[in-house]
Amino acid sequence: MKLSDFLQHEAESSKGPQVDAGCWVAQQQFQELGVDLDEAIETALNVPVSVHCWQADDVRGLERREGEVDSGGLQATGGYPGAARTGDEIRQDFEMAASLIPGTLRFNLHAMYAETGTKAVERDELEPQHFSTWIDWCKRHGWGLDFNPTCFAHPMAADGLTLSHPKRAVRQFWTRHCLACRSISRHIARQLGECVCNIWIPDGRKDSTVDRKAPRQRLIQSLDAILEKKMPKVVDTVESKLFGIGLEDYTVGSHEFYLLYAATRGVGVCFDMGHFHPTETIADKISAAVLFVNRILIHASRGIRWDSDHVVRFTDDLRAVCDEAVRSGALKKILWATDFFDASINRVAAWVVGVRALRKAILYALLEPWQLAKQAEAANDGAAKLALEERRAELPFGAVWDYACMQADVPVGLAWLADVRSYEERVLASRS
Ligand code: RNT
Ligand code: ZN
Repeated sequence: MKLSDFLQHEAESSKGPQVDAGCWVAQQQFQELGVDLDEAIETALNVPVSVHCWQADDVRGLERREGEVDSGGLQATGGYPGAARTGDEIRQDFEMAASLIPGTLRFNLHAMYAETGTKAVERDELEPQHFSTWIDWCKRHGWGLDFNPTCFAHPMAADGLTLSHPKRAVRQFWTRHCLACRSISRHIARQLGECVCNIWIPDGRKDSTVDRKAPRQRLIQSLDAILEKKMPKVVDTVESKLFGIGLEDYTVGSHEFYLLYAATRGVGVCFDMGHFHPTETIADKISAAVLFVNRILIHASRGIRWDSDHVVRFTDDLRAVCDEAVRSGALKKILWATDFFDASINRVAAWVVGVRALRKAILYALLEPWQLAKQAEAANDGAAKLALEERRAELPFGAVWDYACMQADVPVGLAWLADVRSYEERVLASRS
């Protein structure tokens, strides 16, 4: 069969009766293992997933600045045509993607996406009004909105240091920026309900760092000043990283630093799946952190050999993270967000693949015959536990996922690809 014929068929076939029948069979099998399928689907679709805006434009932002600035340890690679160039184009692209993704969505904005008209506004002078178009748009669509200070891609971050900079004036500039971002988050929270304000900074050094403590002390001071004032409905989180491009040797805001900071200051912690050693996964960190911190923000990402921010897929790694989130019984404490940027493929499709994969993995986790497996474990019956987990892998999950997509009124199977393709022809192709 030719790919084009197959995709055409996917786009045109009505899968309704087939999906219903498949799901009915699946339901019997899940029920035998004590899993309530309807409940799992409902819960999975209601879990909010905050979708990052920066996939649309390769983390460029909307600020007008003279000359190129260093990106600050991040790099989007690829030159696929059609990147969004304005706030309107990002919004248009996301509306398209959102129509193809099942379940509750939020939007996740960076400060560098301020819309300040013809006037350039410095980052430490940003105000809620510079985000009013975004806020109104989210309100119209029923999406929550999350926010991030942008402490990179700026002349004041040119040497790879921001909140931990040895120069007071630089630290103060970024402190003011983060404070402005918290005020904007408070404004968003008043308009749209709880707003996550996640701080990530690139700060680090390229090679053989000898003074690792002083920058960390300065970072504590800056963060304390930023987070001093409690803001109801603003969920503050801090995001660690292992290294950045050009900052390979040392990162001030390491995992241990932020985990301890969050636990002692009562703020949330962010685990980005790409921010650890290549063989280290975040799955096992969840049940530990959940006992000590208020909220855990998960940045779903996919590193290949390094923190490469590939589009999220339904991998073992992602499934393990979602399994642990569900098993921890703390879904309310866990906040889901995506964080990847691939400039080498259709960017709307990148969103759709990545966010659908995350939702799929959340649903898959909710369908685990966990009660039975837990009993087996408690009885020290390792064989039964293994057998149960193997059985889980044999169940017709695809049928349940199709049914969930149908329930959520989004395309089943690969039908969404045709929609993205026609959007590409109609809209993206004319962008240069
Ligand atoms: C960078 C962090 C951070 C950024 C965005 C742009 O390594 O993951 O989340 O990707 O804030
Ligand atoms: Zn991240």
